[in-house]
Amino acid sequence: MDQSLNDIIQQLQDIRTQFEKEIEACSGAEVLEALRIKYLSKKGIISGYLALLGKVAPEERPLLGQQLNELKSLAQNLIAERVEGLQLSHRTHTFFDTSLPGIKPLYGRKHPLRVVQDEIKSIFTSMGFRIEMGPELESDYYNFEALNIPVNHPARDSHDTFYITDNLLLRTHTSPVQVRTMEKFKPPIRIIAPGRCFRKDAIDATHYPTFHQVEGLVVDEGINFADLKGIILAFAKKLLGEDIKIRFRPSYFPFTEPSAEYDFSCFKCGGTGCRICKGTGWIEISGAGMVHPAVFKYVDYDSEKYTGYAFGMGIERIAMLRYQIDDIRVFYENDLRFLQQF
Ligand code: 2U9
Repeated sequence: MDQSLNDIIQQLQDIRTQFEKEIEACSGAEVLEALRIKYLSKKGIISGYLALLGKVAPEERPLLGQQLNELKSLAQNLIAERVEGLQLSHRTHTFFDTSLPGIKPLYGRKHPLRVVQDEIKSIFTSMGFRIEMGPELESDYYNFEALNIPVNHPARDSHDTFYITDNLLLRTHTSPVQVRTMEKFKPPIRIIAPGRCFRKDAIDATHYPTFHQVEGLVVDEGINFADLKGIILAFAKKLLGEDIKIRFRPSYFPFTEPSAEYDFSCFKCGGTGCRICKGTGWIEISGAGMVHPAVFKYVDYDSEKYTGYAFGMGIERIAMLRYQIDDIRVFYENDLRFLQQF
């Protein structure tokens, strides 16, 4: 071996200096490839020195090997970096200002009808009501007959009801859930039945073929109309505030006797009269009444021993009042500009 180890290491230093100059001056992919061949190919400069490893004294090989490996890694890394740099530079030059604020991801949120339904459920469960659910696809028995709605009643008309077959339909209210509950349990009963209902209504600002209701039913010994008024008032106060007032007006439903419609005092003007309450100071909410004895008969309840009250409410109606929305269709059009406000 006619070169000392020191000579070889000095030569490697010179090669490193020369390589760094050449890579710095490198201008394109072709020149870069020529550099790779010159220094790193099997016949390249660095490979030539690796062949020297077998010719130096054994005690000198570790130092020489370390120097050669460092030079080889440096050449590989600098060439790889320049290759990546060239690839990136072929991309369109778009300046990316990293100081800009990030793009806020859109998060999902509760639909306004879900917000109102959950609040109504929370109010009634806080007053000891249990929540019962039932099928949306119902029989005419549970949707009409067991609710004392006679065969020729207009509510059964196929113009208003989505019939699947002569006896199968999409429920027009959640009242069937109360019938099913009374078939399963003996009094005392204290439930609410929230859910989706369907009516063959022409779509307009206040009608939609599908809508949501929460109906309530309480059955026990000694239940009277004052209990009904008390629960509706308690509900109204929890929903709209302590100053709210309620009033009942006589009405008729086949499944309740006596029947009533109930109003809340206008939460917007406090009852003095405004656009929301059409100047009356009152807002019609829904219907209620004492459960008709004929309904108890269908579920084998003794109407001499038990009495009960029931009430309904439309969730869209309450949501439209609360959020001052005058067109029911916005709940179902999935327009993010509407939904993102809640
Ligand atoms: C049983 C017995 C009685 C439920 C009641 C109403 C009055 C009522 C609707 C009108 C349109 C609710 O606002 S709406 O969507 N319903 O007004 N519902 S009494 O009476 C029942 C229910 C079940 C076994």
